Amino acid sequence: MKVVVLTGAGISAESGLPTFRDADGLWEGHDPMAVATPEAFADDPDLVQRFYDERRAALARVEPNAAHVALARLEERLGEDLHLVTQNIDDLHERGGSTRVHHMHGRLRAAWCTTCDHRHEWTTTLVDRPACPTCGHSTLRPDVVWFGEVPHDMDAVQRALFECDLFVAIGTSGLVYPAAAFVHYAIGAGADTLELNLAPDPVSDFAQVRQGPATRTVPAWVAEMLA
Ligand code: BV8
Repeated sequence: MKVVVLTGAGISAESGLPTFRDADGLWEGHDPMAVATPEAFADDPDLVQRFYDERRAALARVEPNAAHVALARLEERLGEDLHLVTQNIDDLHERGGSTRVHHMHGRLRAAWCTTCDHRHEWTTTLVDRPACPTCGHSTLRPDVVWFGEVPHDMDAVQRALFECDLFVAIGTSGLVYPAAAFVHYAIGAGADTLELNLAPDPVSDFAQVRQGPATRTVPAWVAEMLA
């Protein structure tokens, strides 16, 4: 069985990372639409760099939860028949044991040099304008996809959606595109669809919806898949 799983901030909520909606639409006190954009970075680079430095530092204080670990077990069984696509820029899927993750919106623990285009693993700060390890210029930005920028791995994800038998969305409000459209591609491909969410939206496009915290609903669903 070919499965595509899409995760959002809700899968990391019980690890202690605030979701975008729960923080009353504020990330670290900022309106995401006003911060996670190239315009905001051009306008006030220090504010944007500090915003991501704070979130990168927070990663060191949290741990993956049972939902992340369950998806890693599913990958062990399904291998290449599982495509795990995350909108999250945290590293909790990897720390939970997943080895094949499509970070369609990039990664907090990576820096991208706008001079030489190289990407580097990064766990410290960027607001102090460190030199790019490759070219030496102080032109590193967070390796994340801002609003108006093109998400990563879209061709591979599109192919996986058109070939999948089951599409599962976990902990996402389905408000940001193109991720929000994935369920429609899956339905178009004839796949079954399942949403695991704390508070699923009432008018859901999903064939099946299971309500509850991800640390309960994801391990239960994976146990069914592994039975
Ligand atoms: C693109 C990285 C073209 C940065 C993020 C009109 C005007 C302007 C733009 C647009 C427009 N219409 C569409 C667009 C495009 C725009 C967009 O969608 N805007 C929205 C606001 C309308 N999209 C883009 O610009 C994208 N690029 O379209 O390029 C293109 C398209 C295709 C192919 C080629 C080119 C790029 C968008 C990426 C933005 N970057 N993140 C960073 O993190 O700082 S978005 C960011 O917000 C996240 O990555 C995520 O995508 C989104 C947050 O959503 P969720 O993860 O769902 O989190 P949320 O808090 O909303 O929901 C949490 C859910 O969990 C809830 O449902 C809750 O019930 C549940 N939950 C909570 N606790 C639990 C739980 N569930 C289970 N258990 C729990 N314990």
